[in-house]
Amino acid sequence: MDREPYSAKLGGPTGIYPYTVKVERYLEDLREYFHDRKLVEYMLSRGENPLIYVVYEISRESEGEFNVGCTIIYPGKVGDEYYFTKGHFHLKEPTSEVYIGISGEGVILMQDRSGNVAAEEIKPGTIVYIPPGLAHRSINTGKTDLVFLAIYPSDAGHDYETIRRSGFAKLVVERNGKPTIIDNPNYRG
Ligand code: S6P
Ligand code: ZN
Repeated sequence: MDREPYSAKLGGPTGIYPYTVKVERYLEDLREYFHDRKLVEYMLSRGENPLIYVVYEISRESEGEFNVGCTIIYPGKVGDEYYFTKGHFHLKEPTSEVYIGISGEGVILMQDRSGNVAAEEIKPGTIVYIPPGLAHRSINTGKTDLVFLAIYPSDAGHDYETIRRSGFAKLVVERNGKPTIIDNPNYRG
């Protein structure tokens, strides 16, 4: 119920407990997102449909409240591209968000509507502030689960469509064994 205080626990297999909403994203949910779409279709045709990430969230609905969510991105790559979240703008433009790294290592890309991208590390103990108006995507560049908390206004809403169509202007790929940020040749901003 909204406007009721609660406390929850950090840790365990779901990152936070209890939670009210669970979202799972498999490769087939991200088929339009990875840059090597041919490889994605080939994997899916062979019945390979790995779970890429899960979000456990304590969701509220009213203005003035916060949602608290824990995202777990599994380690892995499609070709040279590390597993990532879809990424989104908030529907309600003037809303910001805070990420807190819990475990693993990764990167968050933040992109404005002109395609300018900022990148920050997500590691245990890092706090990343996402100001209003920036789309955000997280990428697991490590060999273990990337786990982080997200805290954001409950009425922010999610615009996935813009990023689904345009992509991010940058990709995070493995080059010479290391995570590297490169330009996305297929960016349609
Ligand atoms: C919500 C916040 C996160 C993401 C989660 C999954 O505003 O940014 O909880 O929802 O990391 O990413 P996505 O792009 O699939 O929602
Ligand atoms: Zn968000």
